[in-house]
Amino acid sequence: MTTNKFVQLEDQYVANIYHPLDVVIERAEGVWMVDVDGKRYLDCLSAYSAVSQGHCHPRIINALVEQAQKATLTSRAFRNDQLGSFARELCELTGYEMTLPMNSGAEAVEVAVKAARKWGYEVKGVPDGQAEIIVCLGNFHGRTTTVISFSSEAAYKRHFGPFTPGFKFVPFGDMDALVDAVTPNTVAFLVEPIQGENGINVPPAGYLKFAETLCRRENMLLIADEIQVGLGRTGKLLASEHEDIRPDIVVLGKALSGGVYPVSAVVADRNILGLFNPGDHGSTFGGNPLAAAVSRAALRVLVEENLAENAAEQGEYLMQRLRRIESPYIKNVRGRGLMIGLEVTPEARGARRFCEELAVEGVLCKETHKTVVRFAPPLIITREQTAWLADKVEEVFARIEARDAAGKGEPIAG
Ligand code: IF1
Repeated sequence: MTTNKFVQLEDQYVANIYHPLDVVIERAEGVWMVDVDGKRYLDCLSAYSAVSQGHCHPRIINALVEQAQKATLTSRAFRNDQLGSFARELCELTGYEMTLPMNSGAEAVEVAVKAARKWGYEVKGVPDGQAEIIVCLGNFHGRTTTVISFSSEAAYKRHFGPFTPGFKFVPFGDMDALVDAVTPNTVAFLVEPIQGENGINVPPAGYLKFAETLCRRENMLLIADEIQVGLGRTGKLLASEHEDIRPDIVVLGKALSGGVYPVSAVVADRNILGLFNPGDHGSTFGGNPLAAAVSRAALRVLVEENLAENAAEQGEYLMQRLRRIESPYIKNVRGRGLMIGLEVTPEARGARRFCEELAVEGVLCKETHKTVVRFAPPLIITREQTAWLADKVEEVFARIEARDAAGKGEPIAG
């Protein structure tokens, strides 16, 4: 089938919840993806940081295949020979005492909310049903109806109410607003160490440390959503490390499986996750042996191939190269490690057309909030590949600028 036929098929039968580039991927390996016409692309999205280990990493695929031929799903009604080892390895790696494994990131965020509320009622002594959790404007934590209840993005909430109560909003990075939002019923502050979807927003230096100190003082939990920024993406194992904080609860997903299988988890100490009793939570697939085996391999790759260190090194180089591009269309370049956002100026008339032109050049990026081009390649990317990527970005911005100057700028798509 041709690209157009694949596009038509998907558009006819799949609910229209995305506005994808019409690139139909057939194969993927390492930093590369290949479409049905044989065109190769450097993946600068990594499936929103899930494929940090690179597409189809052989060690992770081997773990998948080997376990899939033994046992895939036992349910938690019985035990399996992978879950305990996965849990120990994840806890030793992250420095926490316990984990609760789930499947999607949103499900793990829901667990964090339930854990914070349960701790609030049973340990802090908040009156039952009155727990408050502070979240940031511009947050993205998933798409379930409780999670969108505390989204500040109207488009994610429209016609999906009524919503779950018990959440208060503060501007991201605003310390005074955070202090003012705390009440005796506050059980937690949930924050992304760097806001991803809202445009790769790095908080002011000291903000997260301030938040941690406030949480300790006010006897409330600090929850870090590291689903996108964790596991090496920002140049450290956890993005929280940039601010030298140790959140009470850390939420993980995406690269926890290297993009091979849906695996998410909450890690915390026993004083929090030890509050769960049989029947308090559950999931058909949560903690299954296939997920555990895949994640064990994904974590081994992350550590043994020094992916966080490489993200720091290549990210610093890429940031410098992008910041050196002289273009009236570049407002700023920001981020940490290989989580980089290039914000375009109003004159650029949106980021989408730069992503479309980059795709022609063999680079797959995704814009966020219309004005930011996200660069988040797999953390295995080499210096040579990063240099090639930077060259392409420079080329595309120069070409679009010249085309616009010659009055040949294409009309902006609606
Ligand atoms: C979409 C965004 C990114 C996340 C953080 C929890 C979740 C995500 C920080 C939920 C998921 C994905 C979801 C996907 C696109 C993508 C995304 F643009 F939506 F926001 F990455 F920035 N916390 N992010 O980034 O994890 O349930 O999806 O496994 O929903 O469009 P999930």
